[in-house]
Amino acid sequence: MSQKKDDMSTEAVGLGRRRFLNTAALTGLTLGVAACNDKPETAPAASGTSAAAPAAHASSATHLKPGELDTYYGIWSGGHTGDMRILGLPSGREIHRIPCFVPDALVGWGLTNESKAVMGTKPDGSLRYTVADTHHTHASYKDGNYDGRYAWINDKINSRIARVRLDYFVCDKITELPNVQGFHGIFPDKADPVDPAINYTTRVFCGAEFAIPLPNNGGDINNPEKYRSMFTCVDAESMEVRWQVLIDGNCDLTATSYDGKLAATNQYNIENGVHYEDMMSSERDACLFFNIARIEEAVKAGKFTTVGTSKVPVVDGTRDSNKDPKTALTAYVSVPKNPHGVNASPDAKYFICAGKLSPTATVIELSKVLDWFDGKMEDLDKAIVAEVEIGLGPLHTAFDGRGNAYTTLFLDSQVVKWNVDAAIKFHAGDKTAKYVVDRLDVHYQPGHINASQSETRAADGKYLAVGCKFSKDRFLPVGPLHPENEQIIDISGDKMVLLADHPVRGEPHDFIIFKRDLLKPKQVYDIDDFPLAIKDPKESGVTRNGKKVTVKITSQAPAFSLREFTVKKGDEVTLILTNLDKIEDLTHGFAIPKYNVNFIVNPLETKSVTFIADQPGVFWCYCTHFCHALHLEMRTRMIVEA
Ligand code: RUQ
Ligand code: CUA
Ligand code: CA
Repeated sequence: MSQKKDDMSTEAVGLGRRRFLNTAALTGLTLGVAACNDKPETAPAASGTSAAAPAAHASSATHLKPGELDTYYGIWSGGHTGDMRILGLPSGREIHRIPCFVPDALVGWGLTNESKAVMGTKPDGSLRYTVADTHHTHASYKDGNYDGRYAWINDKINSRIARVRLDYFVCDKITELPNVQGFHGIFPDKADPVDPAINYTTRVFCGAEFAIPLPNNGGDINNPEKYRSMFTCVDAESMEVRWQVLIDGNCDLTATSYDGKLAATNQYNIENGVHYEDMMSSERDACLFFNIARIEEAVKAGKFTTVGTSKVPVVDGTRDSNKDPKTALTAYVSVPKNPHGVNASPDAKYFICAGKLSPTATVIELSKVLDWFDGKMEDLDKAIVAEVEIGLGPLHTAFDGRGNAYTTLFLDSQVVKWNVDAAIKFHAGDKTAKYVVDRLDVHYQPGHINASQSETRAADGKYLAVGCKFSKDRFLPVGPLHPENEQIIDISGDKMVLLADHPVRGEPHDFIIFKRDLLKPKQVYDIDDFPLAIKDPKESGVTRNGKKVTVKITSQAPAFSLREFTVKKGDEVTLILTNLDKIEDLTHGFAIPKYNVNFIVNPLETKSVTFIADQPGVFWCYCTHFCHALHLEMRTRMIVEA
């Protein structure tokens, strides 16, 4: 799909040949995907329109010398591996994976009692879910920048939101949203809409993509016109669901304003279609805005209903009920058909919706949306200050803090750099305004994009990462399953410069990149964080209460506090292990053969497992995590008497 494009100015105005996909949308998408099976494009990095050779400083930036540390953290969603990943940037090295929604063998996530309590269990104690699909991750704010407290991530399959503590890099809470399916877009607020003293995150907004019968308990199955989708607010601290908004159409991605007053979701299915051809029947869809202060007033005033067995207040955000701007809770700004992505510019002025099926980006001015709510502007669509052609299949947008936006073009396999002010001038009638600044080929079919600090007021325009959905020929072949290709681009100059390819295991979606000094990670736990902590090895031992047996053990390299312990066949054993080593990087493991037990304990961490001792015999419990020259000798004997 890539072709030589020399003249940017012609490009800016001359997309005529490939005008609106509109009716050809489906064909366009099909072509785009088919292109992934085309013969490999031959010239790799230099085939982009930014053909300039990487600047020396730039190309070396991704190759850190041994011992050198990265300058940025990246938080990546893992996709249907259900995890969150931590990368160092600009090197692109993966440093850590944080299990959230699905079990993880390394740390024993989903096996220990503590992780099961976070993940949620059925009455029989087994995990409620073992699959997940994480798409979007965003972190908590203060003063318009990250404050290093939390990150949140969604699970689209089971409509769950997980919170990760950014001091220990662990998932500490998971909440399942009621009344929705296909929870996709997620974004924390950046301030309170009313109280200026609360200039930090206290809410997280969650958009549901699929419409379902409400309540979804077997009724209205054959009445798709009754299916509805909701927008949900979760409390950032308690992780309880605060309220939901019943809407027309669906939610895709989510964005929030810096003043806390507005949240929005792009909608590709205002048609409420059940089949995809129905979802494309309308020429324009919407970017749906939520007036947070008014929604919370309505909840306070008792103007809500509830659905089924859920007690969560549901307010009415449908079109018909929100026609009067002065009382409206919601506002549906129209955007070209089937948009994707909605991103807040770091100057706090605009939300930008990418066109997906339309080759355009739509720039919506937030102060004008507020004017509409205040009754000062009659035509809501006047909030659209630009709608300009940028290329085929626009999906997501990042920013450099210098007025430029960077949008992924899925079908063109490109990133387009465009100037927001110039686009606004062009839209206002100045046809000499050259808003397209640069284009760069990426490899291949990019989805998400983000720049360093892009989602904050401190966007610094240094690095751009692009999540390419297809890697085709970019890595050594490893059978049918290809990795994805995360590409790093230098955006510090006028031209984008491709710096590096990184294979990633499927299937990262969204990510954020921010300066490393915004986080203050702790590398040793506080022993008091754990109610079951065994603070003195002398407390170790076996206590019995009928058939329930508690085994307390501590670890200090290279030994466990008990050389052996004895239980009886049929006992319900709860084994508690505290790692009393307080040295950084001194982690131990604890495995019990034939009992399907293995987990790790980090410095001063306590974990527990519960199992039935159903097989008599001798079982050598051993340390699985290399900790000491005598690591192999670090064992204890579990004796199960017949
Ligand atoms: S969506 S490729 Cu799940 Cu993030 Cu846009
Ligand atoms: Cu303890 Cu290896
Ligand atoms: Ca549509």
